[in-house]
Amino acid sequence: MYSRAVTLSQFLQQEERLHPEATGEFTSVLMDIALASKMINREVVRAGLVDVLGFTGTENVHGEKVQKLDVFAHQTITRVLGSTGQLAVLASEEDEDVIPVPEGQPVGKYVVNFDPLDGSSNINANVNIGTIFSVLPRVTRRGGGTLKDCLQPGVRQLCAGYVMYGSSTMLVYTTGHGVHGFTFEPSIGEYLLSHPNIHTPQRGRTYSVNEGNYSQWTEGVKRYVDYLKVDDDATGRPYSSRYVGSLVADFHRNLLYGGIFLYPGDRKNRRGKLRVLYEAAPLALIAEEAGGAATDGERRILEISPASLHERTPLFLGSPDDVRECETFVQGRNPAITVERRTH
Ligand code: AHM
Ligand code: MG
Repeated sequence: MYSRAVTLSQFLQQEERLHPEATGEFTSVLMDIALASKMINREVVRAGLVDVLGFTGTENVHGEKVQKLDVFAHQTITRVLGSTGQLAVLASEEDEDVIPVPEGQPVGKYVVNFDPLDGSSNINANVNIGTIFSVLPRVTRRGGGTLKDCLQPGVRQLCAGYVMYGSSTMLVYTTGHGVHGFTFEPSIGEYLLSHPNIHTPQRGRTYSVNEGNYSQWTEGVKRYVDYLKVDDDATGRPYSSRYVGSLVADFHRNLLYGGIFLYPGDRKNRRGKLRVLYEAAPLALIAEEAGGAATDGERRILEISPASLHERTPLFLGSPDDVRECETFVQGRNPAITVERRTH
């Protein structure tokens, strides 16, 4: 027997009724993000056909410049969200500065920080990519929003989520009342509830990291990854290694199946690669809401107050027991655990 199909908008209305303290005002922000993601999805699924369909040079059949998909995604989200009257300011991984609401448009009380197309180096290989978003309340009082509105710690987020474009496209979000996943049904153009109330396993059997950087890592991170490869039935080691190289895809898999994602700082980039505002903070909120954890090795990701828009952070993210155990290695708190290092 089939259960009733619930669309994203029906679900959001239902949630508003269940949580009377929720004002529902940013429901429309979320619906606008969903709309932008459908427009991005339409382009992503045709990415491999650009040549086949006869788009020549730098112009398409409409005489418009063919944009790189990450630029297209950035502009689509900015256009869709910028003129709804709900937002005070936006910030994108693709833009150096904050993005004001266009001149003449009403200014609202929310702020959206977003990574329009994360993992975009994977596009041409038809591998999953994603959009990550974070919704905050503005802190300035009048006029257009400013940098100060964007630079808030993750604990202040009202909503965080991602869209994963892949074999099927999914939108996963939290507003602090559970983590819910919706799968896009292209024939009706709707996101349908497919993964209500996601809980991540307490411990996983998988680690996700770019191990090509091993020689650059700190001793603690090296020891942790070495440790995951040692046989131990009690903790299910050795762990499996799974790394797509698209954060949304690696995070999504580990959220459902359990495991840990690592992008540590290293000798060259002490603060790693991933950004606090567009990647780490929104995924940290989702992880915590699903029962997981997220740390930079010392601090909870959600408590980091970034000093600049594109500030980076080391990131250890996933099942709570794995993240806590990883922290003990990163902080050098378990010298008793010796790990034999493979030399070949
Ligand atoms: P991007 O925002 O430029 O796409 O970079 C972020 C991506 C993440 O999706 C992924 O986790 C990471 O970069 C992979 O980096 P690396 O190729 O160094 O492993
Ligand atoms: Mg990114």
